[in-house]
Amino acid sequence: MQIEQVVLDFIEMPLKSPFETSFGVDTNKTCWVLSLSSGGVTGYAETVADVEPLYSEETHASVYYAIKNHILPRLAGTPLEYPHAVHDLLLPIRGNRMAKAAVEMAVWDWWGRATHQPLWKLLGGDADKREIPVGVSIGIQSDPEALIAIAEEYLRQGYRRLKVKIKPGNDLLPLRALRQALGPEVPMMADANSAYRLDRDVGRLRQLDELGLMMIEQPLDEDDYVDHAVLARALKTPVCLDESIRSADDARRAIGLKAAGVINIKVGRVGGLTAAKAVHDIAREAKIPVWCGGMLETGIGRAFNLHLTTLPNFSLPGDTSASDRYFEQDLIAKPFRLNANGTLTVPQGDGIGVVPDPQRLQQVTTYHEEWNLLHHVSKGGIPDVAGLGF
Ligand code: OSB
Ligand code: MG
Repeated sequence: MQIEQVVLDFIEMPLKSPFETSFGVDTNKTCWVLSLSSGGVTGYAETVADVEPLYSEETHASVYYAIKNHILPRLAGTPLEYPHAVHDLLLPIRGNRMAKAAVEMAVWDWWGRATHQPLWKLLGGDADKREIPVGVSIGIQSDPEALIAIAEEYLRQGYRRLKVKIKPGNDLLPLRALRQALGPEVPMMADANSAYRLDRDVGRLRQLDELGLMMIEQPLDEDDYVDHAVLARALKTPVCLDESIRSADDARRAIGLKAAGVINIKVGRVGGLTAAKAVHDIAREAKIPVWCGGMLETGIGRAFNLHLTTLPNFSLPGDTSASDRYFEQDLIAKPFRLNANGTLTVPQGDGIGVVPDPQRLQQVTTYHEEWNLLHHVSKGGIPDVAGLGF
């Protein structure tokens, strides 16, 4: 295949309610939707960077710049023999994993559609995993009562586990109250998004250890396996790494140092599906369970997550909740609904099995740009375009 056209649509969709983490509050979902065409077939993907470099270094602007100036020039005029070829072609580009992931994911989706295979099959997933047990991520709340009410509502809907965002000062009190309200059996975990320091907070984290959490996610700095390994030894609760794992090599190192007892895999964070599968395989070999993280994706990103989760070592419920967790109206025509047994169904059909609803896409798009790779792109970059508004 040779990519003929690439379209980037910048979209803005309101969230049903603000989502607060230890690094900030989101009220809108914003991302690039990428449509990549060849031979009359189009593949889709979305980016997971944000307005500001808080979760990772990447931003909407950096993703745009990397795709336009570094990724597309390498793809223009280059025939691809297999979706893995994109991964190999983009290897020399350092960092910019979210940008690379979006392009690589759209190629995988294109491949599935062009060869009439679902993505899970292309990835080597398990045919029996048609319904994926899922959990839900709950943002930081103003008080424990609000947290309990939201958690009870999600359990009523059927979610299989609760993840609660924490930060120093908003952790012990709400989690204790939640455990007390829900009882000892409800699968619960906490995500700190790097808000703690080993020297300052080990006492506080030891107190969290008494709450029977499934795991604590990314308590310490993203680039620190050493302190995570020390902390993991000090706690009964398994330490799960998110931000720290950016590649299969990262996974190997973190596991080797015993810094991670569980790994959260996000396709965007590790640079694509090829890398996500490699992280999965390394963890599987080391008997470290993995689960699929989320980035408040639209239905497009959710579909990728569900296909990926059919791989065998995704043995814990992830963060891929139903569309109505975040959106009144999704980008796809038929939103993901939670089955009564707390699962989401892997979409059938070619590729990821869903497409953006054309009308909805137009409605939420605030900027549009397209490139014809057969004519306009040459190595060395595409001329800059002003007026992006970043
Ligand atoms: O750390 O997992 C995280 C959202 C944005 C950035 C980072 C994270 C998250 C979530 C939400 O926890 C997961 C989701 O519901 O998509
Ligand atoms: Mg996380």
